[in-house]
Amino acid sequence: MKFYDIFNGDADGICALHQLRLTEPRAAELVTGVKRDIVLVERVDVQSGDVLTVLDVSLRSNATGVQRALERGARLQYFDHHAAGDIPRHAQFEAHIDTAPDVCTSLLVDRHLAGKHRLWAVVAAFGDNLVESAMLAAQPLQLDHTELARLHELGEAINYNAYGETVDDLHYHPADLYRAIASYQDPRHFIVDEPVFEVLKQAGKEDLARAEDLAPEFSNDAAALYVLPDAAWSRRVNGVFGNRLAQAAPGRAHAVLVTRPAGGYVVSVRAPRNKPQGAEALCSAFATGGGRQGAAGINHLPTDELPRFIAAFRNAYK
Ligand SMILES: [Mn+2]
Repeated sequence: MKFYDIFNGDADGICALHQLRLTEPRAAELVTGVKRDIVLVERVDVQSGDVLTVLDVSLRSNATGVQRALERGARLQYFDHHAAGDIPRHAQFEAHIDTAPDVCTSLLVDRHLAGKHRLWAVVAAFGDNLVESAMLAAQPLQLDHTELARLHELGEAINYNAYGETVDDLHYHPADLYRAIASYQDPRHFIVDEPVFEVLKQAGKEDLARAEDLAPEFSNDAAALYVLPDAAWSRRVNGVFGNRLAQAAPGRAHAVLVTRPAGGYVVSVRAPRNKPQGAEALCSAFATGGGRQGAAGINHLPTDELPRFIAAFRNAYK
């Protein structure tokens, strides 16, 4: 019989596991990856009697792995806040799934543990950009303004660490980052006693400065488009950079393209924050595109389709 702790490599996944293991320590094999690695349960060669804890990856994406694990006689505990599809009804399957927009997985674990390690849930909620939920969860802790700001920064730093095409792009493998955190009851001590927070904060700043040095492909009042080079820092900073652009110019739509190693681009589109519409329709017109009205993307835009994308983007936001 083996234990497996399976978790998304972002702040929410790491802090969810941390809260559970502070409460119930367990030597488990860690299964994780970059933020976009969301099909994780299938990676485990499950045997009868194994115990799997799964955190912050959607049940829909892991349905095959979960089904197989149950068939083989494993027991699963599952916490997540993403759209789930059908939830298995099985004596060996314990689900804590809530897709409300104001919760994250770490807040679901916090609920399960009756707030026992609330500080880490606050860090995670900040990391998932659920600022209001984080503040609300923090209320009974009576933190001062500076402490809250530090927890906010820590959540963002851990979250930033998870962005990349593969773990090679990251500053810390998420399993190592979890291990660094694992001995800390209190994130305020982790911030001071470990170099991790400063390393990530500094690295994030440097990545962002590189992106901000780039001239846009084009930019006007309605829309701007940036192409980042094929580099690890581009893949790490992509999300943060897009957020910055949107905050700085809320009336403008933004497209950020990251050049892929084998050619073509990964595309992220953010509609104007003032009028969050049209991103999904724009991206869905391309083979690997999809998303929400306010924010959407294309997984792979072939190089020869770049002119068509630029024309469609300009036309959607003018
Ligand atoms: Mn999450």
